[in-house]
Amino acid sequence: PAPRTILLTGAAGGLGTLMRGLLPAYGYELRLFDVTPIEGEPTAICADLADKDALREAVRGVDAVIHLAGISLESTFDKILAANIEGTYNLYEAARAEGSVRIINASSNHAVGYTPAPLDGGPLIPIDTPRRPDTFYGLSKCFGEDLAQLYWDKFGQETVSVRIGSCFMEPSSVRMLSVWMSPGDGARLFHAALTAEDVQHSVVYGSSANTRLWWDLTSAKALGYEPRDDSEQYAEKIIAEQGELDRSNPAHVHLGGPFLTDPPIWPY
Ligand code: NAI
Ligand code: 15L
Repeated sequence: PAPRTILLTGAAGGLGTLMRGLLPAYGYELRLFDVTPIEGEPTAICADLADKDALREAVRGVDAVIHLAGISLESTFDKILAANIEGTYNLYEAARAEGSVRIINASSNHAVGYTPAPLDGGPLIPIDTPRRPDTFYGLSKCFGEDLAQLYWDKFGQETVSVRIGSCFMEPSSVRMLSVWMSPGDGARLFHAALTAEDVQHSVVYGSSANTRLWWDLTSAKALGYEPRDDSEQYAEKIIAEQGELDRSNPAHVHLGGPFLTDPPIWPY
């Protein structure tokens, strides 16, 4: 049967807030979880991923999990370790104990951030390109993907790991013209990941059908994802303001962009 009740971790965050707005239209009922309280949502579970009992209770009875909670930028190794590595492990253990529901896991382009961008018409970056994390943050996303593979191989627990590009209302840099995922396409991709059959552990890039796309969306489309948006409508304005990509700047010519040289630090 199609999944209906979904646990949304990280529901207070930027992407969580966008998905709270968009996913109910697909018929999902969302159970919200975040360490940050959410105004106007008295039933949201306000707990840390370190709280194993709260996670067990949160997962109990849902049909699937969309796991967005965690540190979403670079930070100290200790903080990344607690929130993203131990926190994701705690979620997987809770899900395994509660019937192994499918997890849609927010991975990131920063798991492969040091990969050179195909700027001059080179082939799109395949999904099985070697991992090249650009930060401790990206390294934690590599861990999440490997954890998902282990839980599939060992326990038959399904995951779709989505290497999200930049999911915001609009792209705000020349790099984002290549890696942007519109919120609408984000919801379409999560819906496809929730409803596709037999996903085992699938790894997919998450972005819109951008004219300047850097990576291969084949594995995402195999789930039934049909992106509708393209960042190109923003290109002229952004390039007029910021100029073309500078080939001598490492932050312009690798997938991970500014995370290579000047990573945004959490909390900020
Ligand atoms: P965000 O920083 O706005 O939201 C993350 C949420 O997780 C926050 O509400 C925070 O309170 C919560 N959180 C952090 N540590 C927690 C803990 N220990 N226990 C419980 N809750 C905790 O980040 P955003 O942009 O919404 O991203 C969501 C997820 O998607 C993150 O995992 C991020 O790494 C991933 N992602 C997002 C991208 C984007 O473009 N927005 C791109 C690539 C990956
Ligand atoms: C990410 O992984 C971050 O969570 C998000 O805030 C953006 O910085 C995004 O990558 C990006 O690469 O633009």
